[in-house]
Amino acid sequence: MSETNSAAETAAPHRYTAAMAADIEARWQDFWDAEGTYEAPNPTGDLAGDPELAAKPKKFIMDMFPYPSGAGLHVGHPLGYIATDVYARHQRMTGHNVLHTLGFDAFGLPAEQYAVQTGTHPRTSTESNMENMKVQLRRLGLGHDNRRSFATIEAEYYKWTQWIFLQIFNSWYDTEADRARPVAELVEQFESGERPTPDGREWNALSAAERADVLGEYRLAYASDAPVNWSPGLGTVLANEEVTADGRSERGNFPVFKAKLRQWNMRITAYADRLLNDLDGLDWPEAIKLQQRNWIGRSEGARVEFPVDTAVGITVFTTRQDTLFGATYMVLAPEHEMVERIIPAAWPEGTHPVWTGGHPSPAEAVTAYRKQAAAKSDVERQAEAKDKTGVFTGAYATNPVSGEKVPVFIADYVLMGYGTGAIMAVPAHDARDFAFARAFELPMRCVVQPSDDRGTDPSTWDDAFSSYDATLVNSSNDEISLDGLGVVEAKARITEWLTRHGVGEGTVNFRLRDWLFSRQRYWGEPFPIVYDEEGIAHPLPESMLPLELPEVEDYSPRTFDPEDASAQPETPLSRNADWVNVTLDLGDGPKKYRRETNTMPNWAGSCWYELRYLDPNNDRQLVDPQIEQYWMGPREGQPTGGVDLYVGGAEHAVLHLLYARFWSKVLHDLGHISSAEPFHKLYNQGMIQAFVYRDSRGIAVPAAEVEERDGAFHHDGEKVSRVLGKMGKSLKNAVTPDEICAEYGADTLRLYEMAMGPLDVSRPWDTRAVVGQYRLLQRLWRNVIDEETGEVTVVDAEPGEDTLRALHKAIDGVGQDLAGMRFNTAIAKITELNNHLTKAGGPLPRSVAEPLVLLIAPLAPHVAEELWRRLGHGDSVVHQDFPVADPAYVVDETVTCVVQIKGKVRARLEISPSITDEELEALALADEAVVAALGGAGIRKVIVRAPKLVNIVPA
Ligand code: ANZ
Repeated sequence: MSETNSAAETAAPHRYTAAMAADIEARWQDFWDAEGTYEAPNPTGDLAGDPELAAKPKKFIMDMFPYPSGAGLHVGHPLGYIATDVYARHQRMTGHNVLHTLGFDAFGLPAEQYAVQTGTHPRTSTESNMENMKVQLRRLGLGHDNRRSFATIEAEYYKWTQWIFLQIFNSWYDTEADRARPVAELVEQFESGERPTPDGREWNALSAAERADVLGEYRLAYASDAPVNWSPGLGTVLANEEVTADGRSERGNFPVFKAKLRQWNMRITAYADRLLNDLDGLDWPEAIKLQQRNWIGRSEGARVEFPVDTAVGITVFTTRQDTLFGATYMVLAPEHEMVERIIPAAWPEGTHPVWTGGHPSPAEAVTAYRKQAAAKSDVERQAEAKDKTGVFTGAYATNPVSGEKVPVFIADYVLMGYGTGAIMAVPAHDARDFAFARAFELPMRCVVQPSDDRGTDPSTWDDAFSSYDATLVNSSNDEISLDGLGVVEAKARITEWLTRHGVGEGTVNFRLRDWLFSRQRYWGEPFPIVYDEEGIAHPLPESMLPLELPEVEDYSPRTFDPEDASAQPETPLSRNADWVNVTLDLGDGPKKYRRETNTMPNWAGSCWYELRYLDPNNDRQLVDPQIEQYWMGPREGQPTGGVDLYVGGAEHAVLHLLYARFWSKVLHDLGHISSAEPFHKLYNQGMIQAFVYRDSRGIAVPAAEVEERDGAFHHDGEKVSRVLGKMGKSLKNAVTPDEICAEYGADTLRLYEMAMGPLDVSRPWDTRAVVGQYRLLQRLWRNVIDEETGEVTVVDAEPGEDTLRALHKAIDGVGQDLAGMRFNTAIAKITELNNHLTKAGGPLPRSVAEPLVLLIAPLAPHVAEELWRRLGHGDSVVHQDFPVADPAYVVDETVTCVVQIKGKVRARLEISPSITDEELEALALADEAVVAALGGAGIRKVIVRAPKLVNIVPA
């Protein structure tokens, strides 16, 4: 028990205590549920008949929805939920129709792993976790429209996830129109001959399988045999994004191999430019925009073809075509298919022994090197610091501008998946090429004049000279000279030359890859796809949705020896033959089909959930267009529409946000929604951190049992160390909201979390500091209620001038702070006002007590409801108008300052009594009359006596 509940305090029978808070909070939570206080009307429902409501601006406020974990919530989790709740409450009180609710992102690996361990169905454990979290969340007094909540595992929800998959499957990207269109329209183009088939035959002459292959090249969702990240230890493939920098699975930390497997992909690359450009119109933290830009990775450069004697030319992608005269060798990715075609039978006469790696022939060298490269991840291969490895192919190509023969290598620092998988190496000006050239004793040529004093002989340099801000040298042939040009101009000039000679062209390259969309998992959305006997994929008709997850005996994907790259994945769904093999009538009579047995990745359910909140029970349409337009449509300042505020952790900078943006754009292109972006404003809250205490063995000890003595920390008689870290069960420092609610009440917890610091900054939890906010509520209570009798003490008297000033300054400041999400400073201002009132003593005038209650209502809604009711109001505080400050009381009192020049008064300034000397001096010197009186004369001296006098002595 805390000291706050000591006998002395409970002596006053009507004091605000934890017990009273518990009573108040439970009562008002029941009231809100019964009244539907937070239900937001839709434009087709109540809103249509209610002109007053229809005139209100809307606000759609969202949190990144939680995964229902078995561990439940600790106090760090609800930080963002409380913040959006406070914000939403303030928006309601300032005349907005607010939509705020919270669902659950409930498919995912933990439930499946738990099922594998315990034999509990993932649905059972997930649902019980959700029930537990709902109780915890309800205890916090979050004003959610519960009618709109759902979990992604509900068949009524994932029916539409599957439906969206079908829309994407049935679409292609028309690059001319720059939007997605139905595949049916593409088929029309092939049928009419408007668009030729790849081999020029008539569309009708193609077999069904050939047509499916052609269309597969266009579809926005397509199956392919591309190399994927296969983790035998996990038994599943992973998206690039789920693989760590050292080439292991983010979950489970297993090795990941590149394997060719038939998998579903989403052609997100078709949207690369739009995903990039539309970032400009979004109100997102710059850091997140930057991460998305880097992820998409747009590079402007050129493709350049280098002729090879033995075969067709090698095309490289370069962003520095201006340095072409300095390209002294080439590198292909080891897997590049050109390698076989260019290697000669034997090493050319006089080949440098370092180039051959000691292998007797190019073929043997290539085989050995490929094996070595395959064992590394892309990230490992790209690491800047690592020693450069590679081997000569025995072939030479020709530099198209210098005419020089340049050797062609294979090396793992060149990746197959980027650009053309081949580079021209310019060792003098690229760090990786420099390191490689040094290792293999390759020639270097300086073609960009170094701006330092290193000179133009690269053999004497310590590193490459790479700069965009420099001029070209050593770069001319009979037809073209780049010498003396800047990089930008040289790039333009050489690109034009290459294009004219048919050996290259300007091009744009993206780092973004298509999104691998298959998982070998049980606990996910089944694909609405079946295969016929020829193996052609067919979409299920809408009438067959939802395709429900079947029951299986065994939920686990088959896992293998983590190091066994040759293992083949086996999906849990494939074990249920009755479900897999079906006879269906897809419009041409009953036929036998085999279902797709992969499931969708965890990201699918969160790609469109904002839309479901709008129209949660719609079983005819994804979302009613009128409703979507109302809550999410484009409007002034929000050119692409979207949710008005989306709050969540910065760890979702790329994946979730990029995928959701992609789905929005497809749905927008196909005419299903008016918004082209899901989230207009994004805000990242900070983390609540906690102290971790460790004993001498480095083992975490329960934080709650640690005592502080003489500036040191002790546990069980032993000294322990303290560092700031994450909060969680494993670190034995988790504090649950339930504990804090029991000890102080939810309003105190809410205030404490909001008062800890600016919302976007991480902050350490300190249970001992929570009581400060509890005291604030006790003083607030005492200012309105007599602790002995329980009577309301307010009187109908006029407040004094200084109280009016304190009140209106608080109203003004708190209103602005809440609208700007500066909840900590809002609380500071309320505290200041409350202290002022406490100090003033005597009963509060009603005209002060009521706005005081309204000010704190968004932050501490339960106690505000209670006081509002006790002040004699019959309706909820939730929909009251937020107080408006009277400007007459907001401006500071001013004093008059005289400004003298040579002792003569030249100006009078109305200024704040608290102005500093520096501010006052600046103000005086900027005054028009003072400037005029000085007439351009210099100033020798300024004497400032803030706030009354400034004396200027001219030079
Ligand atoms: C010649 C050159 C000279 C280059 C120079 C750079 C500096 P970004 O900006 O990331 O697009 N490159 C191209 N394809 C590659 C691949 N598959 N694997 C590894 N590296 C590849 O990078 C483009 C640059 O990365 C290209 O421009 C190419 O090197 C290299 F002074 O070409 B550059």
